[in-house]
Amino acid sequence: MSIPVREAEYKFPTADEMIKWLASFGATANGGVTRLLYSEAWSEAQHALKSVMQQKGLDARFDEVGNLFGRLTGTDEPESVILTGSHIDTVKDGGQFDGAYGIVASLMAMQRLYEQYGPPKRTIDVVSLAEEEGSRFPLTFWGSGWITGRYSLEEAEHIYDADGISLKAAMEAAGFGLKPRSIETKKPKAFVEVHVEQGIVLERKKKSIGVVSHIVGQRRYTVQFKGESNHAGTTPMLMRKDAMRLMAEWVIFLSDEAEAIDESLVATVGKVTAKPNMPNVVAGKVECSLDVRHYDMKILDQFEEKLKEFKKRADRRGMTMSINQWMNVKPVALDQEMMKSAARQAEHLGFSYETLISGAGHDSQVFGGYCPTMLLFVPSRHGISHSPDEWTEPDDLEKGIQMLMGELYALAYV
Ligand code: HGY
Ligand code: MN
Ligand code: MN
Repeated sequence: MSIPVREAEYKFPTADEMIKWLASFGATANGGVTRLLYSEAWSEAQHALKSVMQQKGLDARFDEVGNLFGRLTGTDEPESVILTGSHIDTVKDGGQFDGAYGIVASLMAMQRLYEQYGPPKRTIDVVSLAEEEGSRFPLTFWGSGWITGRYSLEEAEHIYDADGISLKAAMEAAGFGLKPRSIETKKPKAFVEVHVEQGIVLERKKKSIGVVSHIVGQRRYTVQFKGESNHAGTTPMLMRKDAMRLMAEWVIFLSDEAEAIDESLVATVGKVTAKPNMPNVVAGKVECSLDVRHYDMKILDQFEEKLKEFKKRADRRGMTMSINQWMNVKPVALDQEMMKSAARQAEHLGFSYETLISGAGHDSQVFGGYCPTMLLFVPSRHGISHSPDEWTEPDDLEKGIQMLMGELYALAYV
């Protein structure tokens, strides 16, 4: 598939203009962005970013699965790599900043450092990670998981999107996944990510910068309820095996349990499909998603046990319920020394900051178990994210870039 790279004004004076440009790839009618892994919008964005990297004089290259790297080679220790960036994919009808800001901030921080101090001693790689969200395929962190060795190409054969297209087929159609992992990928010295908070803590506390200490563990499931399709008009309520009703009872049950177990436990049913999905037919089958998060594995385990208890209610009604867990990412504590460095940096720059736990998942939680990792937040207006209404003030975007410059300078120039 040849990608028509759009000519665009690449000399972006401000982050918000570059973010607006990037949001044009996959723009939706209501001001959101949909850029699913290996879709046309995803390919256009990655290839356009590659052109921007080349325009800025970086050595730009894709890896085997479509992670895009822009390299500024170090003069003294070229083998020592500081990796910085975020993910290019989005949720459906998501915001302009989630992921994209981290890529833009890394490019701008690197460019400014080069203009002010010349080439670094150690190599800086800006990375536009292929996929983090799990929006198209039942798999998350495909980009960072590839870099850290969590995934292999073989796994891509058995993972399908809603249209029955395999991750492997989609990857190859986009021109990737055609050769095995190159052995030369060396572990980076550190990974630094800047991201919009996607929560309301910084806004509430009137702080400019978030220094993340932990990222919550995250489990995702596909749950199926099977009953019996039947006529909506002639089937008495007591004779039904209504999968929709059973799912609805389960959502109330799990929400009440989550609230009872711990105030930081979150459980979300965001996606539902019913069969035959007709207004005058009792649903015989319902499939839904479940996303569960907490910073303590024991709480996640406790909640999972509760979920299984509900199955007895299905059995009593002669119905079946199956719970398939397809994602299980552990909570991760980020590098303490790097957190201290970020706090010093914020104080040096005169930025107010808050240390906090991230309720959103990030590539940093994959890198966090692989190399020293730092995750910095800038405020999200009203805490809104995964929505076209996602917004961060240009001043706050700028502060995040200045923080990143300071951290990259300390890691690559000193
Ligand atoms: O779902 C999340 O927490 C992240 O935005 N992928
Ligand atoms: Mn994100
Ligand atoms: Mn997201």
